Amino acid sequence: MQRQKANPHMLPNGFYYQAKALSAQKSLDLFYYLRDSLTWQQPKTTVFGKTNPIPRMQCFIADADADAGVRYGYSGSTLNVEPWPDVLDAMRLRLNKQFDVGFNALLVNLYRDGNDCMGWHADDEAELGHEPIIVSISLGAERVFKIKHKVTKEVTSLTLHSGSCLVMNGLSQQQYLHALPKQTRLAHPRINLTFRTIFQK
Ligand SMILES: O=C(O)CCC(=O)C(=O)O
Repeated sequence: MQRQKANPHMLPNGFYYQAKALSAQKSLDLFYYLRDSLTWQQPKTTVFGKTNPIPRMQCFIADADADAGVRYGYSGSTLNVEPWPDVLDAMRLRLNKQFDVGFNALLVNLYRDGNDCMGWHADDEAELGHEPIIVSISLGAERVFKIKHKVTKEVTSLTLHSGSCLVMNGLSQQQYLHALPKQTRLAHPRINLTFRTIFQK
């Protein structure tokens, strides 16, 4: 398997990175506000017959009127749907304008320290549509994000800074997997916001 250290401007097709989308102070203020005010859940997932809590906390926020079609879950469990806090609704409206989309859902991940992580996956659920656009905002500790081509297995690494914005669109979910690996020596927490559009089934 080939490995490549990415320059943010040389990411695979469909991945775009902006290091300073939010100021350092705003990112920190938002991190603490969300950490202390969101209703966090830790769903369980069953893999090869073994059920365990996922290695991070989550909050799923979505439009109330889209609720019937907006579901997000893991094998066996579905996350409760929470209403939009004003600050995230305002951010969603700004992003809708900037990217000319209609985000109706937001998955928030809280990585309590470097032991929390997310394994290889693609956001390719049918309800996200054929070529989804997902906007991912990072707050708090810097973490390494990995992108792997599904066929060549080539891996690209990118450090996600606090206040950064990573956009995944086009064929990014069809051609690549992504992951946020453990960094066991890291003691600091991070919050990640992924804005999505979920289509009614
Ligand atoms: O925390 C991250 O940056 C990764 C989030 C992610 O992969 C996802 O929500 O699908």
